[in-house]
Amino acid sequence: MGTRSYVLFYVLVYVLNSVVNNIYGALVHRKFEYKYSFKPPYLAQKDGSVPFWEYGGNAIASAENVRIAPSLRSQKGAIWTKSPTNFDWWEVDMVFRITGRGRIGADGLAFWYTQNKGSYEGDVFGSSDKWVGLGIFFDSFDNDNKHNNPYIYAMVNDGTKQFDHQNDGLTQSAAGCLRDFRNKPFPTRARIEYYQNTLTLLFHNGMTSNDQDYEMCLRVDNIVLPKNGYFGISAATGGLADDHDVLHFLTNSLWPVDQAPVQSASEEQQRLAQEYQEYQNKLEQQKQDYRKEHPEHQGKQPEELEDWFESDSQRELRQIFQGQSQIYDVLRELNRKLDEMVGRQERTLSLISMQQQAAAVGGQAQQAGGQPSQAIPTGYIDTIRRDEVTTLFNNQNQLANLIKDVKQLIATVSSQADKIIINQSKQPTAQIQPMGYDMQSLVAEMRDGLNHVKQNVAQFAAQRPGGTCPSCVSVTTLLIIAVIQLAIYLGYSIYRDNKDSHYKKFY
Ligand SMILES: [Ca+2]
Ligand SMILES: [Ca+2]
Repeated sequence: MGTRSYVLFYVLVYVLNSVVNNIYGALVHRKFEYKYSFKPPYLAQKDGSVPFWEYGGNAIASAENVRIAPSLRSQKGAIWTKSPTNFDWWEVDMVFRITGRGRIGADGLAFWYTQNKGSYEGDVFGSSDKWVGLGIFFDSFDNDNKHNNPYIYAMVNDGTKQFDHQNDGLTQSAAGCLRDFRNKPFPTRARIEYYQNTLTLLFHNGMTSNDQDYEMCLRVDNIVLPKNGYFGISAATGGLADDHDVLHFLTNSLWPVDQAPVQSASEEQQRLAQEYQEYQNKLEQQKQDYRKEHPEHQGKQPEELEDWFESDSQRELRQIFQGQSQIYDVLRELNRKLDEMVGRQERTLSLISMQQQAAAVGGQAQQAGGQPSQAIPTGYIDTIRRDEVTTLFNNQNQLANLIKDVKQLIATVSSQADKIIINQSKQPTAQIQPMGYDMQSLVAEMRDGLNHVKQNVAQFAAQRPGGTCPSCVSVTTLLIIAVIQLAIYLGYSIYRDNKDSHYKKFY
């Protein structure tokens, strides 16, 4: 029992140990090789040189990138490291853009690791044929018309093989993958690793700005490349022409952990400091030269000249700002659209309520005509109800009648006014003596007269007690007498009035 446990324990320890050793053995030490790298900003110096690199042909280096071949017909260019490598295994991150206005472009870009530097105006994508070492080609143009370009492939040459352009190196390539690398929104990337005789190519298609979006393009074992080779990039255009720009070329040497170079820190530091000082001096010298050549910029301070460039953090800030501006614009546009939609909805709602009102009035009319009206569902919209409409309708009718009455009244008043005016115009003087006054007094006089007659009759009746009197005048007779008396009096008054007005004429 106890023995078995011990045996199991030792087996477990052994397995764990071997696993750890395997992992440890697979671990890779990486070291950045600045002499085999370039990157922006300050990729090229003011004089156009790229530190530790040499370029030629139609290649142009700027602060931001190296344009290996510009988008002009039949251009060739290349850039090569000045010194050969002093490490066996390496990994290169190449960030590049191949852009052109055409739907198809030409000819392509090549990555080289060769025993000797190639040509700057060679036949194979701008560099030398019959190379010794590795060429990886980003072949844009479909020479063999098999509709399989743009294509990425690797080819190892021992210096004897001539590149088969007509077949896009089909039979010669070790491996390849069909990937489009032209006109991408972000720079395309290739990660080329050569470690323990295995060549791996990972490709980033430039559809995102995520650094990690690599996918496997090719992996080939048993690749033997010359020691102490040179890195190079070349490109060429033909009848069709793309811009071939390389932005970053970053080389790391790879070492098994147990073989990692042990360089004394102080020695390395000293060397770096010396190189840094050399570059500072060179830059200062260039600034002075510039000021001598451009006296019109004498007034400007060197600091101002440096303001023309931006640091990494400045660029990042600017990009963040641009991104936020775009987000803001999109939001504003969305807001505007939302407002528009709300407006439309309100208009539609008001239209619906208007229609429902019309339907309600129509329904009422139908009801008045004895037809059963349909109930209109108004529960979900707060709109005018039928009884309210009835009230309104009645009120309106009443108002109309009232207005009619007022109109009649106004007509009467108007005609009366006309009459007055006519009467006034008939009056001989401007003096308005209302006739009514005289008539009133006249009537009063007549009433007094009548009362007087009445009193006399009453007195007469009182003097003759016994009721009836046979010789007395009857009431009718008395009334006739009174009327005659009144007529005479009236005639006299009119006569007097006429006489008065007749006299007034003469004053
Ligand atoms: Ca081709
Ligand atoms: Ca092809």
